[in-house]
Amino acid sequence: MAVLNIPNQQFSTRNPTEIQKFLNDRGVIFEQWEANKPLEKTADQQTVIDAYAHVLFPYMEKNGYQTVDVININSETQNYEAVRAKFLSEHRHTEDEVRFFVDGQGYFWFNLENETPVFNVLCEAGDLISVPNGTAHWFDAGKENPHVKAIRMFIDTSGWVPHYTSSGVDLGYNPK
Ligand code: KMT
Ligand code: NI
Repeated sequence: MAVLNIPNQQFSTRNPTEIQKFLNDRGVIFEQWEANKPLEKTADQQTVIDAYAHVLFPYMEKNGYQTVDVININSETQNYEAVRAKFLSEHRHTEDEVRFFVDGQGYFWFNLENETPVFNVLCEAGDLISVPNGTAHWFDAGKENPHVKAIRMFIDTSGWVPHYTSSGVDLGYNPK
């Protein structure tokens, strides 16, 4: 179950209805799916996809998603600093960024570049979130002891393509 944090307002809530409304009002899809399949720490991509195929494939079909992969970060992850760095820098994509969290947790940060202050959503197992196309955002599984499994769905078959903003906004929020 997610947590919404707005650091500049010292605001935080775990109320799912409130979080969903806040995000949906700002064009961010946020849903709660069942995520109770037992998975090994180092489960490979196919095992994770197979475990959730029954919910993934109908959603992909309905919404035009073509490919799927899995981010699995844990204590066995090689070069975690480099992995963290590529998500931690503010970026945009030219398609919606859809992620279904099935294990562990990580912070999705949003800079909507409007009157909404920078906020983050701590995503946990069962959270499905979609960052709208073109929205400035970044992601952090944490400096220490990262643990997250998230399924990614793409429309563009070239997969994950970040366009870094170099705005520096992320630097004001990230514990380095
Ligand atoms: C992104 O673009 O920020 C990601 O793909 C985040 C990693 S998946 C939880
Ligand atoms: Ni992204």
